[in-house]
Amino acid sequence: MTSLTRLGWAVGASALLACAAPGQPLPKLRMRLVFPHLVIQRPIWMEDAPDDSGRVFVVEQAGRIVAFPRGSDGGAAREFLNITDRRPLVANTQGLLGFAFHPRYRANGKFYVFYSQENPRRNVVSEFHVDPSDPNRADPASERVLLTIPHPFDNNHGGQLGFGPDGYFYLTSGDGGGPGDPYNNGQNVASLLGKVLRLDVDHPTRTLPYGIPPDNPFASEGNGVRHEIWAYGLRNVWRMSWDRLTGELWGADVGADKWEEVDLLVKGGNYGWCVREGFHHFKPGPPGARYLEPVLEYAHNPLLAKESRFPNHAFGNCIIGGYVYRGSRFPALQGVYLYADYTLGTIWGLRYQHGKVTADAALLEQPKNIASFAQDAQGELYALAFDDHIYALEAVEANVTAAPGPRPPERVAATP
Ligand SMILES: [Ca+2]
Repeated sequence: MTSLTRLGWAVGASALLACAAPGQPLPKLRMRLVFPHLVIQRPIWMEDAPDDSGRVFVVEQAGRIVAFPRGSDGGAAREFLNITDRRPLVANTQGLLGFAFHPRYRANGKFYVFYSQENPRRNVVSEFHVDPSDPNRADPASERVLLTIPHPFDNNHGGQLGFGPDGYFYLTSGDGGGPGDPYNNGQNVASLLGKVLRLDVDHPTRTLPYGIPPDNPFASEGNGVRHEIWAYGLRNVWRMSWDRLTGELWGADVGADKWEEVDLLVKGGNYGWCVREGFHHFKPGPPGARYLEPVLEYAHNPLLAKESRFPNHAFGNCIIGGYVYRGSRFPALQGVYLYADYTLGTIWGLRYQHGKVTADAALLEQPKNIASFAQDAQGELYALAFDDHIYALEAVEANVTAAPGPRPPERVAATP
């Protein structure tokens, strides 16, 4: 790209930011390798340190976190935390699955992790501190366990951590696994499984290592109802993210045998699992119960796709939630929610306005398994792939949803 073109992007960005509209074509994407000398395995999270140190942190599923200077080739990565000796990764979907910096990390050095453990099988959510004498090392002795969630099977862990625009700490907890949520955890508000949970990590109580935000939807319920619950009826929200412009919370709920779905997550929302999967019945539930429908679904096979509200969407079998693009380099991506299918590798984008999907298309078809997306401090997006590389996502053209124009005249070869 010439410097002139680059200038063009920058100038165009502010104008298009204001007028990105439904119906605006969705651009094609490409993946460009970044940090070519970074040696990692199974990366599942990447984030810029919120402290102006210019470092980027990458989390490996087996239990390591490494840090290195953004803009470097990654070759100088140093280990920040290593909990591999606790063996969080035994089954394929277990591991060190989530990471979040405290919003005041610069002042308090706190960060949070979500990891799996066996014997007994459980997920642990903990707070750690950075080593006060070395900003490039976590203090492994600083662990403060916030939550231990017993987990019956070895799949559907959830594992997303993050602080919302309200400053509270959110996490996703899968339904506990097994075929079709056998214990009905998704609909059981006395269980922490199959939920989005919200905690106040800054205000422990006399009985809990965290506080319950007073406006959590079940905060004043008795009878064993869990006050931590913020949203429920979810199978396995492996990834969710806040739109940094609107504050909306986008989740992708990994489906069972038929449907993958994108959800807009709201406080108190019941997303249906395991009475509903996508827009469809799954198994009987209580009469009169109301469930929030997904934004979008896609099927596991082409035959099922005919029954879908989105019959033209390609099929797949494991949705990976991404981010709404709010960067400045690619105006054509502005406001587009990106998501992928782990197995297929395809990356899709959608626009959503006034309760409707106004555009949705495959932006890139490629074969690498995408385990997670990442967003940098500037809002640019990345794919973390299980070929053990990290790729910047870049828009390359804008012609996917444009109405077909008049055909150009056929070029006829001149006869000699
Ligand atoms: Ca649902």
